[in-house]
Amino acid sequence: MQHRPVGVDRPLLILLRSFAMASKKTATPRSTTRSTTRTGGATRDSRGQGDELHQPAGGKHPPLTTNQGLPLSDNQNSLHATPRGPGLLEDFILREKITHFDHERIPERIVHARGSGAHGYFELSKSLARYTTARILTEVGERTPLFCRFSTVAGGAGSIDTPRDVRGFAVKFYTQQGNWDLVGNNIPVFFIQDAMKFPDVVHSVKMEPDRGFPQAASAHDTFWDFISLTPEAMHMIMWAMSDRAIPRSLRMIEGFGVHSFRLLNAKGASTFVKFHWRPKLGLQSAVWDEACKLAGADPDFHRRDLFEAIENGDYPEWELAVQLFTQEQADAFPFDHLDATKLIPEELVPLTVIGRMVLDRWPDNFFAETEQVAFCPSHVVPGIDFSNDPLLQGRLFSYLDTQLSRLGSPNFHQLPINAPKCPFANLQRDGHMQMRVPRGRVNYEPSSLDPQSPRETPAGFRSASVPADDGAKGRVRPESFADHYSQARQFYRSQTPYEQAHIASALVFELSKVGTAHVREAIVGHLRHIDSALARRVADGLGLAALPAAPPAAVAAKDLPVSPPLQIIGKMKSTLQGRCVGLLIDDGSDAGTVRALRKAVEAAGARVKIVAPRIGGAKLSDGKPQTADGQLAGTPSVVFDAVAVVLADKAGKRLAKEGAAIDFVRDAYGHLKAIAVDQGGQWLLDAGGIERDEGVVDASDARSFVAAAKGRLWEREAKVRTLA
Ligand code: HDD
Repeated sequence: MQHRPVGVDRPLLILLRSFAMASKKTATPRSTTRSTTRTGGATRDSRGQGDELHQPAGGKHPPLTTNQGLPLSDNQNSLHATPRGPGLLEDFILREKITHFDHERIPERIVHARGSGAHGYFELSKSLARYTTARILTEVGERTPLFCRFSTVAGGAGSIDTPRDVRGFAVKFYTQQGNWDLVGNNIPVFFIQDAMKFPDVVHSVKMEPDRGFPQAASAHDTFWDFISLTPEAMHMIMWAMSDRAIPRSLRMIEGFGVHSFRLLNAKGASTFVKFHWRPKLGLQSAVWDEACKLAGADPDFHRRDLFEAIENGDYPEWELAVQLFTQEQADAFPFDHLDATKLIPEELVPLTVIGRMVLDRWPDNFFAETEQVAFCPSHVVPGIDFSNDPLLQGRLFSYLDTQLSRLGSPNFHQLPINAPKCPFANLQRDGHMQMRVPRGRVNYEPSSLDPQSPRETPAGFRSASVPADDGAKGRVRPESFADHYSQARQFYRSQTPYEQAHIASALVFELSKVGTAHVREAIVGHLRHIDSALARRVADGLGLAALPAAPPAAVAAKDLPVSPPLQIIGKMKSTLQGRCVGLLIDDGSDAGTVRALRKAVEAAGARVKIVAPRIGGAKLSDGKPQTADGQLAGTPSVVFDAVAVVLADKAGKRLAKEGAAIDFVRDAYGHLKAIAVDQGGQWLLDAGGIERDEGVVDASDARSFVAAAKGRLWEREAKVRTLA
C-alpha cells in the first residue's frame, strides 16, 4: 500500500492527479490508482472517485466500519491538524486500528507452535458398545465433526515444516456428549516417564537460551546432554532418529494416543485402550538430505501439501484403530503399560480398526481456528477415562493451564473452534471475554428457584472405580519402569537394513553437531545397551578411537521378538495415490510424450506439476502453449515424489549448463526417486553424472515410469551417499 507522501508539493500533486486520471483509462493496477487518486485529491473529503475505484468489477461491498460499527469514509489517511501538520490524538479511528494491530498475536505454544490444521469428520465402522458408553464409539455410521492439528514440537510458529522432529497429531472430536481431544504424536512412545521432567526435556531441545539457536533442531549440545543423562529416553530416541521424524507428508504419518486410556461400559466395567491412527496412503518419509533441502525450497512444504490435497478434493484419510486389553493381560506384559516410554507390540495386542477420519475442509481463518484451537487431554466424554500413567496425569493439569495463559481467559472454550457443538450449560460465570449472556437469578447449585437450571445427570461422566495400588505416598518411579533398553533394541532390530542405516546416520549427524565430546561418548555408551553393532557404527561415524563404556543399566536389555509393524518401509504402500510428479519442459518439448506421461500419472492417482525455466510456460512441439506450475529455479525436484524430463535436444543442451536443471535430476536420483527422460533429458543425466538404473526410465515408457515411481529405490542409496 502506498501512503500519502509527506510534504508533497503542488506541482507534484498535479502530476500525480493527472497520472491517476490516465491510469483510470488504461486500467493501471488498482492499488496504484487508488492511492494516487487520494493523494492527488489532497482533500479531507475523499469520497467520490476513490470509492468507485475501490469496487472491483461487479462487487457490492458492505461499508467498512470501526469495531463499534461506525461507517468509515476514509481508510487511507489519519487525522491531521492541517494537511502537513501534526497528527491529532482525537483520531480514535487510527488509534483503534493500530491498537488492535499491536495486539494481533497471542503467545505461541511453548511446544508444537508450528502447526497446520483442518476440519473433517470421524465415522465409526465398528461399535465398541461392549466396552464403552462413549456414543462416538458405539454408533456405527454416525459422523462426528472434528478439527485436527498437526505440528512439529521444537520450532517456533514461523519455523520450517521439515526438521527432524516428532509430529503432533491432535484431534478434537465435537461429539454429542461434549468435546473429546485425542492429543497424540506420530510416535507411540515419549521421551520421559514423569511429567516432572517435561519442562527439562523441552528446555533442552529448544534453542539454547544464551545464544538463541538452533531453531527447530535437536542436533545440539543441550538436547543430547539431557538425553545422555536420561536413559529412559533411549527408546524414543530410536524413533526420533528413524525416518518417522522426517515425514514426506502429514497425510502419510501414523498417529498414536501414546498413553493407555480406559473405556467404561454401562456397568462400570473398564478396559484399557490405546488409540492408533493409520494413514490411508501408507507411511512415507523423506530422506534426510531431501528434508534439509525441502526446508530451503519450501519452508511450508507440509502445510502447502495438506492445503493443496484438500483444495483438490483429495481428502486425507486415516483409520482409527484400538488395542484393547484387560488388567489381567496388562499384568502379564513384560513391561509396564503405564510407562509412556513403552509400546504394546501389535503381536501382543492386535489392532482393531473401528472407524476413519477424513479431513475435507481447510480452515477459513488460520488464526481463529488453527492458532486458537485449544487441545486438552483432560477433554474426554462419558465412557472414556484416564489411566495412571504419570505423564498423562501431569498432562491433565498442563494443557488447561497453558490455554489460560495462551488465550488469556477461562472462557477460551467459547471461541467457535473450541466450543462444543452440543448444548452445554453450567453455573460458571463471568471472566474475561465472556461471550454469553446468562439469564435469571440462579448461578449456584443446588437451587430451587429456576426449573430450567442445569443439573447432574446419570448419563454424565464417571471415573473408573478401580482399587488403588498398594504402597506408600511418595515421589517414586515404579520399579516396573526401570527397563530402558529392551524396547529400544526391539525397535532397532525390527527395522530393515536401510532403516537401520538411516538411524545410525541420523545419530552420527546429530552428535556431530554436539560440541561436547563427553556427551557424544555418553550417547554411544547407551547405544551399547541397545545394539553393539549400532554403537560401533555410530562410534566409527563420529571418529571415536575406542568404544566408550556403557553406563550401568538398572535392568539389562532383553531380546524381545522383532516386530515388523515398527518399520516404515514395511508399511509403505506401492502406490502413486496422493503423490505429485514434476514434469520439466521447455520450448519444443514433445507434446505427445508430455500428454502420455500426464495421462499415466493421473490415472495412477497422482498429480502432475509442470516445471519450466519460465513461469509463463513453454511452447510444445505441436506449437501449443503449455503453462507452468513452477519456475525451475524455485521448484526443485525435492517437492516431487518422482520427476520426468521431456526436452527438445536444443533445450536439453542449454539446460545442461544450468545448475537448477542439473540439480533437478541429481537430487531426484539422490533421493531415490524415479526419473523419466527422453533424449533431450539425457543431457541433464549426463551433466549430473547419473547412471541409468531400474528407476531411470525412458520417458516414452510411461508404464515403467509409473511402476518405478510408486516407491523409493532403496538399492540405489549405497551408490549416492555414505551411510553410517
Ligand atoms: Fe504436550 C501441546 C502431544 C506430553 C504439555 N502436546 C501438545 C500438542 C501435542 C502434544 C500434539 C499440540 C496440540 C496442538 O496442536 O495444539 N504432549 C503430547 C504427547 C505427549 C505430551 C503425545 C506425551 C505422550 N505435553 C506433554 C507433557 C506436558 C505437555 C508431559 C506437560 C506436563 N503439550 C503441553 C503444553 C502444550 C502441549 C505445554 C503446548 C501448547 C498446548 O499444550 O496447547 O501444555
